[in-house]
Amino acid sequence: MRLTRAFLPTLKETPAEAQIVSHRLMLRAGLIRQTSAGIYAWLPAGLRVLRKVEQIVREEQDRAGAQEVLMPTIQPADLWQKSGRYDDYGKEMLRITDRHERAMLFGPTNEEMITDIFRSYATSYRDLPRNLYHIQWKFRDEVRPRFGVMRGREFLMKDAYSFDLTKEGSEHSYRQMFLAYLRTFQRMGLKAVPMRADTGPIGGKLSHEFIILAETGESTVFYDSKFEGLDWGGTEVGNDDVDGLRGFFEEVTSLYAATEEMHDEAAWAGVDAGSRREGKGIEVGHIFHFGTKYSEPMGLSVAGPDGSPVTPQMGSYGIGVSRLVAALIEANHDENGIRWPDAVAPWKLSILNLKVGDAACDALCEKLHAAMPDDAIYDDRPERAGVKFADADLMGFPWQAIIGPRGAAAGKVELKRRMTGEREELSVEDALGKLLA
Ligand code: 5CA
Repeated sequence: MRLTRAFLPTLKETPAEAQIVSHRLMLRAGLIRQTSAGIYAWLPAGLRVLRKVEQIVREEQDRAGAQEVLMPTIQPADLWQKSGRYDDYGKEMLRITDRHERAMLFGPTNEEMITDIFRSYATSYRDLPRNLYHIQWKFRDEVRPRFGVMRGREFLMKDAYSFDLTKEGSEHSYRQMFLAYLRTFQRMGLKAVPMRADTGPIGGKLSHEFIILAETGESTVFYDSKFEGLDWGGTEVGNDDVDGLRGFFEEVTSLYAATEEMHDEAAWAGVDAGSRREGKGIEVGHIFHFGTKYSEPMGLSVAGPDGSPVTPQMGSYGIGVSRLVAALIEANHDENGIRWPDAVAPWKLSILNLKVGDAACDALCEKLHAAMPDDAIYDDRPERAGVKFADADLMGFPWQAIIGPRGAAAGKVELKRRMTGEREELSVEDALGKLLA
């Protein structure tokens, strides 16, 4: 895509309303545009990142055996009256009345709806276990929406729901999601620490939050520094390996990690003084095991192996997909702009033509662009080199190919890695070899 044709509106000035770096950079790099308080439109670069994050989340859910569905954003109030949450949810729920005076709402989460759908089909223990998820916009009328998409009113969430015959079965489902989450965040280049958490309005006893460590995070967290060295990329545990998954879960959760609400001073004192870490973090995921809290009031019941009725055990598992885009920037930036990790970058390469109109520069740039038409932005604007460098660093694609008249005359490209600042001069062929590897 040529920059002279692209819709990539960068801002020179820092918008006054943005208090944290990811919000500032998302506005300045033209990723999002606020349309109302806490509600944003996603512009081309932002949308490409959002889609990549969403796809990684999807692939890891599928790998863990969950199946994708898509439920609507608008829900009937009576489902929530059945579970008893309609009144409890308070002002955070956006309530809507349709033309027939029916009470509707914009869904803040989907426990009720998925339980109702599942109930319509599940009749026997053979219909269990199942795990269904969707990736859909949610609305919560937050008192203080802030920090851009980090705490929005409308936001994209992946929410999965598991149904099991027994408590042991549902604990296994919980652990499957636990591992899937660690894999998901690791693929994005993020270190997420699982912490015992409070369950709030979702309910239940067993719950973990997944927290990315960042100074601008809203949660205060206490954790063992051993987490910093853990790597689950190579963890090969099959979905049905009950003992293997339990072992993995127990190993990871034996290390101390807790949010402020769950912090236990006595247990904390037992952690090596040199390993104790206290900091701020961003909650990017939250998983809950709540037994029959929804299945019971919503009348979900199946025939067990001996024919007697059983109320399935449930859990729910959320990931803040749109929040992750902001969290990724909090974790990957410098004073000049964003430094996208390869896995989620909107485009892989910026091609910087430092002298538009110079035959050799134009030819080299065109050659690179033609080789990666969908994964490069070609800065073909008649602008000064300084402006191009600044914009490329701000937008933060992983690679920059810098092409000036002197190098171009010799058929050379300067390739810069945005994450590390490393540069090398290469022939176009060698540069392409690297970029397409
Ligand atoms: N039903 C459960 C799990 S499916 C649930 O709603 N959990 S939650 O409330 O913890 O939300 C799941 C994730 O959505 C959070 O971990 C967070 O990453 C994200 N999230 C929650 N509220 C917001 C918000 N206002 N803006 C952006 N992301 C949010």
